[in-house]
Amino acid sequence: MTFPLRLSSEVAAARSDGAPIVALESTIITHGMPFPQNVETARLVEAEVRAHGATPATIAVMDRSIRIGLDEDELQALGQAKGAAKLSRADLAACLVTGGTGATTVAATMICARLAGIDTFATGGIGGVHRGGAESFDISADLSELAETAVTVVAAGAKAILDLPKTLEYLETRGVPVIAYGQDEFPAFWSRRSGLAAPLRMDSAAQIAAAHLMRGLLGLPGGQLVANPIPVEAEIPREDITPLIDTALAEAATAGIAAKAVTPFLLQRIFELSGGRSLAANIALVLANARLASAIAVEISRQRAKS
Ligand code: PSU
Ligand code: MN
Repeated sequence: MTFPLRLSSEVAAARSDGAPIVALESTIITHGMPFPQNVETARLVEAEVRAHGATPATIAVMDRSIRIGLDEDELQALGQAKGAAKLSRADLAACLVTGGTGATTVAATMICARLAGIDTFATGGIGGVHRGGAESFDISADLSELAETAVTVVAAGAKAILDLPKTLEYLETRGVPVIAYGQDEFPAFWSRRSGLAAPLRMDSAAQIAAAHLMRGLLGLPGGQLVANPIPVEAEIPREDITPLIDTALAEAATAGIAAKAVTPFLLQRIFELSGGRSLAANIALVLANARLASAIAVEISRQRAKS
């Protein structure tokens, strides 16, 4: 068996120069946003990373290999693929062996980024403990991945469709640093505030990069979650989004939606119920996360070169 990793030429060149690279996930493209906004957003996010001094590496499984960096045609194909699989840690090897197109979740993207030697990853929101998780046991594999794989993940917190206090408890139990960027509160994806204090706070990319490198020095496995609040002008206040979330959750329960289908179902319904406002916010926060992740990746490269 050959190792099933394929770097685009752009990513391979950045790697051999020790230049900063930012990993990007693909489930947000196939299961998180409708076409064509999904492809447009993926393109904008890549441009944002380049504009901030790093090389973007969108990750997916295609043709029996893990692809690190997709070209324009591949991004288009993925954005319109019918029946692309949603790959988490459990699904990665099976998809590579059986063939087919697979989009990587936060968990699977972290694994692939690590294999490619990429330290920093930008996404929208991470998965978490679902509401009713004590009964359903629905806890995203993203959380355990953060405890195991040494990648710094920049997200806008976790969505209020989840049980945020339990999500934070789980991360604390597994020893994952949760760092709010520039504020004391843990952000709630569409909203800057969740009413919950973040366990840690940092105000600069340099400090977050130094903490990433320090964890490596200490031999600690696992990554860091950087929770970057959505830009003020794009925010949907909590009182506006809460009733839509409640409606979507009630519909999911009535329809018996379970397992992998839960997150995509809720995102799609909130998009419809908000008249598209949730999507505009989602795009703005992913772009903001791409900027911060680029700054962190640049700092990690710089600090590593100095040491
Ligand atoms: N959050 C978003 N958009 C997304 C997802 C999360 O704002 O598209 C995707 C990510 O890929 C994440 C996954 O890893 O959903 C979590 O799915 P689950 O809850 O089934 O673990
Ligand atoms: Mn789940």
